[in-house]
Amino acid sequence: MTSQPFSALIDIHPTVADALAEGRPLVALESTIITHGMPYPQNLEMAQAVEDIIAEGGATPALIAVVEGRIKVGLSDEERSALGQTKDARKASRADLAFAVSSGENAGTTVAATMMVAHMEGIKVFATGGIGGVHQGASESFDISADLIELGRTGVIVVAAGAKAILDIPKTLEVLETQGVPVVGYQTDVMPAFWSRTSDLPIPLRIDSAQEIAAFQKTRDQLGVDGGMLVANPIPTSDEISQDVMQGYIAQAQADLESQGITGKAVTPFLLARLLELTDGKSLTSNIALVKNNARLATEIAKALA
Ligand code: PSU
Ligand code: MN
Repeated sequence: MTSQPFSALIDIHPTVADALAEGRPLVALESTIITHGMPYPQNLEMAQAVEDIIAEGGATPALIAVVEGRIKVGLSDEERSALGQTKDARKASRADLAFAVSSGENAGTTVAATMMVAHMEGIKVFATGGIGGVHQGASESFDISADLIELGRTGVIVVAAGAKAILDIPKTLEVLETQGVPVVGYQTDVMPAFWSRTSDLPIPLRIDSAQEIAAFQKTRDQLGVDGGMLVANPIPTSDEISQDVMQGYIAQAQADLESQGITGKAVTPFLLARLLELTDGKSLTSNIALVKNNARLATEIAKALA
């Protein structure tokens, strides 16, 4: 492969490089979930467990982050551990990925930034917990995650547990449709809501197997339909927190957000941390379970595509 201009800025871990060279299946992983989405040390336990699940399933995990200004595709154990403990990592999305690089910073990459890097390296499947979306009150705040726009333009399949109920799920689905993003429910007729298996919204498309998801993607490729795909995978029943239970906590977290005047990038991390307190840790246990579940499905999709 001829060297791309971005190659000089990216370090590819040897296990990832081997898998890429041999055309073996890979699953990309984001790092904002580590730097901003979960507390230490559960963030690192989750990261390790997810990489193990992917490797045991027969694919190669590729955790993406920025370490001292270098974009990493695959981190060493030392790098991952340090990233999970830094207090001042940037949350880098499309707007500021290059800034983190040019400033020599450490950064967790959001779904949007991770998709960009995965795409540069030809990694087609990506597992995470939840995507960013349209926030409640967006008609006033205009807070719409860059993840949705990235899904519209960058050809990576993102496996997530739907959109969190802290978001405005109907508006999130509307923006995804506008951006031309297929939203595929895995074995479900309704849009999953992260901690809950269900929401009140019908899923736009339903597919019941990883093989059929891969076949759908191959058809998109054949037709030259670019852009990403969102696969919405409901949390396992045993780890679910019902919509009714979650709704009260979310309302409380949302009220605290407003009273503290928190806006912009800090919104999602604040709400996740507040819900962790309000649910006495249960939201985090569920969050870890659904990421693992998404890693399993992403591994199967990556194998079916390879
Ligand atoms: N949802 C979670 N945990 C997270 C995130 C979302 O349950 O850590 C992170 C992801 O990295 C996602 C980002 O890409 O938050 C979205 O942030 P924003 O809404 O500021 O674009
Ligand atoms: Mn936002």
